[in-house]
Amino acid sequence: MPDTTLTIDELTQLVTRIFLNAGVTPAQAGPVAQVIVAGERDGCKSHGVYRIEGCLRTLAAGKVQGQAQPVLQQDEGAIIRVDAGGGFSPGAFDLGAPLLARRAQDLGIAALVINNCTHFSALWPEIEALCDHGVAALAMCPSYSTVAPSGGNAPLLGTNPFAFGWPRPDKLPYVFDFATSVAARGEIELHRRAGTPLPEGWAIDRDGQPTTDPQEALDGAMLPFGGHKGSAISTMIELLGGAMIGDLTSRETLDYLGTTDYLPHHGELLIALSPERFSAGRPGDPFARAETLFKAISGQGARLPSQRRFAAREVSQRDGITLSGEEMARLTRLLDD
Ligand code: NDP
Ligand code: PYC
Repeated sequence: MPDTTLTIDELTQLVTRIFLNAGVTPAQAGPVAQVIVAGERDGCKSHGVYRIEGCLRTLAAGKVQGQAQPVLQQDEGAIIRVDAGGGFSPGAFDLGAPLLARRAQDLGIAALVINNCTHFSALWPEIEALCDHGVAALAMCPSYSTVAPSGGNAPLLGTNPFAFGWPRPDKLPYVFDFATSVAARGEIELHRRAGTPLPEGWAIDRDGQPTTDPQEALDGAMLPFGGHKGSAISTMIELLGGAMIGDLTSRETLDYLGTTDYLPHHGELLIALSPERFSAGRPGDPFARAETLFKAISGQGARLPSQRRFAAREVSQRDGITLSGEEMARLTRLLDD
């Protein structure tokens, strides 16, 4: 099949149809397709269309519930909870996010706990959605044991993503979003598929020896970013986004699934903060001060995180999204299955 260029809408419809054909409810299929297409649109291949097969495998194994209806549990407090009912996380996030932002504006700070979900996507779509409401936000979730703690030699922690966003009036927000492993597991899988070696320092093999072979890395363990520092942040995510919210840690997720062939089932923690409320009564406008800082960073020739992504988005919005012949053939096969 030749390379094919689709508009963002065309690709979203195609991916949505794949999920509807697989028996997923429209309420879940739409938000799931949106985060997958957002990954392709923004040049984040590790969480783009390649993820669809993993979603379908997980559905077929009964490890994610395509018919689940997320339920919002709320009182007047700062903690909002959505039980995803074993379904995918994007629909559950969409249900809780507006209330999270409102509560943060009212109270200064609020948290959204999503329990009992399959979370397979990048975190930045959620962070951007919260920044659109004018709040700063943090998001984190465990994954499954694929990363050795710093100084250790076997998988225990997850690739545990961590993201932050700061709203910028009349501009796209400041957002960073990264795996707490040196690279996301999706990157290792893409290297395996392409037959290319990994950069050094990403992984160790089953015997705890450094490896650049993607298959040995998948069979062995990935490494945390920044040595003991990344290891500690990843451990914090196990505690806050697992144990504290009454959901699975990465080790418990792997025990539940028995394999990394399926997408991870666990919970997620999001925290939203109102810059206006935190700075009330103090000198200076927090948004203006943030702009001064961003300008100073750029002024040194450094780039802001998400700048590459936003540039890729602009190209996709203008020219469409080009998928390789192999990717299109896979999508067509998945649609017909
Ligand atoms: P990257 O290392 O590619 O990027 C991490 C962040 O750093 C991005 O915000 C990126 O912005 C920014 N960045 C990269 N290079 C620079 C630079 N030179 N200067 C300034 N900023 C820079 O991400 P990862 O591979 O660690 O993670 C990829 C994705 O995987 C994340 O979106 C994460 O949420 C997702 N993930 C999801 C998991 C899950 O369980 N759901 C598990 C693990 C990962 P930019 O994009 O513009 O380059
Ligand atoms: O890329 O590490 C990863 C990942 C795990 C779950 C979703 N993405």
